[in-house]
Order: sequence, then structure tokens, then C-alpha cells
Amino acid sequence: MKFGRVLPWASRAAILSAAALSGCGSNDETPPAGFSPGAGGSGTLDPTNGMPPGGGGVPTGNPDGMNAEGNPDGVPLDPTDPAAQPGSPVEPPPAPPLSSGTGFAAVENLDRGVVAVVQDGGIFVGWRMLGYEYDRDAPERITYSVYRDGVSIASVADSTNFLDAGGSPDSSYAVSVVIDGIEGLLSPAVAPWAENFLRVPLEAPGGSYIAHDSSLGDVDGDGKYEVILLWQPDDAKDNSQAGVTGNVFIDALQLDGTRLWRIDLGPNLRAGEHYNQFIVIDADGDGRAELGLKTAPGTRDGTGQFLSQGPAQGDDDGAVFRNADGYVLSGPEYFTVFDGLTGRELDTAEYHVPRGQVNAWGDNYGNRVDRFLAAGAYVDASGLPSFVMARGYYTRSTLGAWSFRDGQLSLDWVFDSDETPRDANGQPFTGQGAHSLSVANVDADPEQEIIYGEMTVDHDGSGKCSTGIGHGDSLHVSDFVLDRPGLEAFKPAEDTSKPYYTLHDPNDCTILQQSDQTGTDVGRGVAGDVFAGNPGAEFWASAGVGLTSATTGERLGGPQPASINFLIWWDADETRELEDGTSITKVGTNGALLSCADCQSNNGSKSAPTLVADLIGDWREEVIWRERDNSALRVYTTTDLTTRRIYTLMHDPQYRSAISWQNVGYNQPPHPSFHIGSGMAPPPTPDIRAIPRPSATPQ
Ligand SMILES: [Ca+2]
Ligand SMILES: [Ca+2]
Ligand SMILES: [Ca+2]
Ligand SMILES: [Ca+2]
Repeated sequence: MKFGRVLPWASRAAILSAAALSGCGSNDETPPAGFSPGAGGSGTLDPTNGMPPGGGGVPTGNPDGMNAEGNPDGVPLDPTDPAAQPGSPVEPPPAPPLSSGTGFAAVENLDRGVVAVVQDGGIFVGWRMLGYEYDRDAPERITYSVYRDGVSIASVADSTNFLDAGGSPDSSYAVSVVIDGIEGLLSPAVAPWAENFLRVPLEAPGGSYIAHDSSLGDVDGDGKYEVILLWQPDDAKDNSQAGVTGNVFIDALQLDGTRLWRIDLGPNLRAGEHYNQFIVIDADGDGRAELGLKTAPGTRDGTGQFLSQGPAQGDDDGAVFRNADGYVLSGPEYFTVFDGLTGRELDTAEYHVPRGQVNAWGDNYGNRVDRFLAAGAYVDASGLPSFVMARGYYTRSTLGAWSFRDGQLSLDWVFDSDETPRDANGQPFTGQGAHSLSVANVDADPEQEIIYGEMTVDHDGSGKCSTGIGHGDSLHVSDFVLDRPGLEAFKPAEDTSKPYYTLHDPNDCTILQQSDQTGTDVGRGVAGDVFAGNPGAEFWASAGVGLTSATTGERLGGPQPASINFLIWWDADETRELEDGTSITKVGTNGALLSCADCQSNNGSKSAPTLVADLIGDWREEVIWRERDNSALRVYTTTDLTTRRIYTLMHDPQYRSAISWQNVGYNQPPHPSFHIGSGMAPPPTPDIRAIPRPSATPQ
């Protein structure tokens, strides 16, 4: 196999531009084949032939089939060849050898995610480093070439952003990866945004609907995320409140506002934060995301049809099971997986843990029986993500893992605290859950575990451990303490007999830090590195818990966080910023870094965003807010130039899982599996492989 030599920039640029315009291999850039840093060898390549030294190893098949198939032998391009002159329709240049990873977790085959934004001093350009482009031991091997109007203008080695002082609003931008001096395919060119947000127009299902929580998935397999949006009626209820609610709807939206489908959950699913947890993952590894959530008779899929698979076949879709108080405490309960592209029902099963006796869950009116949590999690040995659907956390706590393969759902395991009431140390598994959950790999095997508040459920559904501290409102899991191996979990406590907060090891549930105060339900708490002056992360909480070192437990003087809510990586440094309401602030800095007066946050005083996630551009996070009148979503991206390079956070399996569960319960910010902040080490090599793109990408 031969690979083309690197051409002088000018001629190369012309070729790349021509290739991009020719349409061959240009609708999608192509993750090149054959290079696999950190997996299966040194990752060092012979630049003369693009193969690993000694000829060992076969380049991994190209994820979307355009590169290897379109140019299988990497035919060298000759700048003197008339076919390679500017404007000539030529084959795209050979790509450097690069595999899409051979690790455990099957992740999305994302595109370059290039975004450009008009600035006072030029044009800001940001893009993704893919997880499998990262070489922890030799990061200098990987650089990026930035093209303006088809001409290379910069080689960027220290980051994945660039300010083009010579750019104009009429310029177009594209980016290619260069590995060991060998250039990959050029991304499609993008036009700059006039402002630092993208407006995604919406069509509400009715005047009383709020564009509520959202999730991300690549439903058509083109490497770009779509937004899955839940429409909440404005009469949605907390479980503790009686009242009939409107139907809940779920839309799939492309970023230009094109609506792919709308699911109507129907009258037998109540609207409220604790009811309808929706999970978007590519569960079967076919390159397109699915949607999984709880359903019932009367649910219509994205094609407008009532559910008809499994137990839904022949059920009564006209039946309304809700009682006079608006609760749905009888009737069938299902779990359905929907096609992400069409919204069509793919399979439906009985919900794995039925409600049974309502009062067995802690009350008799239907509050605690209907406390649901959910996540997409890599709990299966295949490395494909599963739907982990949970019921109950105040008392009885149950989790079940559903895999979806070849069009069929199967229930792989159920954890039930009624059957496993205590851990090996005698701590209870009942009543440990929070209003959200977390997913992380906390032990030596590659599968993820479920951190369910103060307890951990192993990837195989066995109870791993519990602190016994009990329920609390929020939960944060990441590497918060740098000099200690493994991850830490921070959670405030609701039980007034318990310490205000604890920090524990989610692998063995050892308590590492705890408040010396008791007596209050501490309703809010956050952990993250928001202050560069303290090594590792900090945490803070309501009830007057100021900024505290996660490492030492010492209360830190000086500037304090202005909110106890979401987090976002937004500015140039590695410490994280605060997201709350419709603004972004920074500890120690007056005023907002960003705010949107035309936007509105969600869930009342919780002031949650529609989503915070690394959606496009570099590793820093985008925020999605809804406009006040629900006529659009706005996707904001940072334009603050950074010199920090990190692969897209979506290629960190823990962060990707967190985006799947962000909408669940009381939304909490996502955390990666490793420390991003002051004094950070080079990120770990992600244990991933990219799912091949579908051979024919539907549009
Ligand atoms: Ca897509
Ligand atoms: Ca799929
Ligand atoms: Ca594990
Ligand atoms: Ca980003």
C-alpha cells in the first residue's frame, strides 16, 4: 500500500479544494485507516508506506467506506499531473493511515465538526480532534491544517482552534488532520456564523409547550449530531402534585431546524421531570442512533402509528388509565426503542420492573412508584451501549439493562434492592439514589458501572457497594482528587441526620470527605475544578457550603461561585465555568462571559439549560438554550482562543454517557473520566473504537 507524499501547500490546497468541490469524498470527510495510537502496537508509522514498522498489522477498515474504497491504494498525487491542477476534478488525496480505534467502547464516527464565527479581529475557527487521532506519548505527530477558501492558511499543533485575522464573513473554512506529515481528507467547507450562536427553528406542538430537555445522537449516520428534544406541556407536574397533564412530545431535529419526526407519548405517560427519561445512543452499532424510553398504550411513534410490537400488539390504544388526580397507576407499561432517523417503533417490551403495589414504593398516591432514572451505558461485553432503565430511589431501587441487537430488545439483567438489600459491609442498597445518576468505569474491567447516588451497581447488574448515606438531590462523578487513583463521587444529603455532603470512592464506597455539619436537607451541590488556585477539583453546596478543596476538605477563601447549578468549559483556560439560567460566569470574574436575554432556562428554580455538551467545534462545550417563546433553540459556541488541545469530549465514554443521561430527573452537568483543569495531565488514551458509518447514508 502506498500513500501519497505531502505536497507543497499551494498545490495541495488547490487539489483539496477541487476535491472538496467535486463531490467525491467531500460530503463527509473520512477518518483515514490504519493508525491506532495506544492500541495494538507503537502507533508509529513508516511515512514511506504508511504502514506500521515491519509491516505488521492491517489498517483497520475505513469507517464510512469512502476513503479506503474510494482510493484503496492511496494513489500518489503528482502536482505536475494536469488532473491535479486547480479546478480539475481529481480523486481526493490519500489519507494518512489511521484506524478508527480498536478499544472497548463503540463510539460515534463523528465528522470534523468545523465551526467558524465572525469576530472583531477576524474569523474564529474551531474543530474536533477525534479520540482515535490522539497519541498520548507523541502528541506532536498530529497537527491540523486550516483552509480558507480552499487554500491552506495555517498548521495548528497546540489546539483545535484558530483565529484567522485575514478572514472575512464571506470566507469558507475547512480542516484536515495531518499525522506524521501525511494529510487526511479535508472536511466540507463551512461558512462563518455572523454571531456566536446557531438558531435552530422549532415548531411547538401547541401554544402551551416548552422546548425542554434535549439529547444528542447521530440519527442518520453522517457524523453530525442531531438534537432530540422533549416538549413539556406547561401543566407538567412534580410527582408530589396532583393534576392531569398534557401529552409529552419528542422531536428529532437537524441543526438547520429540519424536523425528522415527532413522537407523541400519549395520555398514559404523565408529564414531569421524574417520568419520561429518554436515552439516545447507537444501541446496535449500525451507525445510527436509537431512542429508548418508557411508553404505554396510546403512544404514537414518529410515523404516527400506535405501538404494535411485542405486548403492544393488539392493546387498546384508546384506553386512558390515569385517575382523577392525573396519576397513571394502572395499565400496561412498556419500554420501546425507536429508530432515530424515522421515529418508527423498532421493538417494544414489557417494562422490566412493573409498578406492582403502588404503596410498596414508599407512599400510596403514586409519587415514589414513578421515580424513573435512565442512562446509556457501556455495561455489555460487546462494547455497545445499553439502555439502563431504573425505577425507584427513595426506597426500593431497581435498574435493568436492555441491549438492542438485530432489531430486538433483550433484558440482560435487573438489579433489585428488594432482592439484594445490602452490600458486603451491611450497608443498604435501598434508598440510596439521587434525582439523577452517573455512569463511569470505576474498576479494572472495561465496562462501566452505574453510580446510583450513594451506591454503585456493577456492570453485570450485581450490587457493588453502598455508603448508606441515602438519597440526595445531585450527584457528580469524575476524577476530582488528583493524587488519588480512581474516581470520586460528590453528593449532598437530604437526610438531616447525615453530613451535609460526602465525597466517596464509587468503586468501594469508602467515604473520603464529609461535612462535619448535619441537620439540613442540602438541596444543591456541585463538584468541578472552577478555581485554579487549588489543585484538582472543588465542591460547593447550598446550606452555606462554600468552595471546598476536594483533595483536602479545606474551605477555600476568596471568590465564591455565583451559582450551584451547571458547569461548562467555555473560556481559554482549563478550569470550568458556571452555567446557570441563561448565562455563563466564572469564579473570580465579575459579570457574565455570555448571557442571552432572549432565552429561557427550564424547570423553574432549577434553571437548567436545554443541554450542555461538546456538540461541535473544539473540546469546549456548547450550551443550548431555548428562546423565550419556544420558537427556536440557540446553540452557543465559544470563540475564546485556547492553547489547550483535547479530543472531543464525546469520545470519552463517561462524558458521552453523561450526555445521554443529562435530561434525566433533575439535570446535572456532564463530567469526563479524567481531570480537565489546572495542573491537568495529558488526557488518557480513550478506550474506544468508532462505529463504522452506514454504507449508504440516507439524507
Ligand atoms: Ca447526523
Ligand atoms: Ca443504531
Ligand atoms: Ca468497570
Ligand atoms: Ca465544542
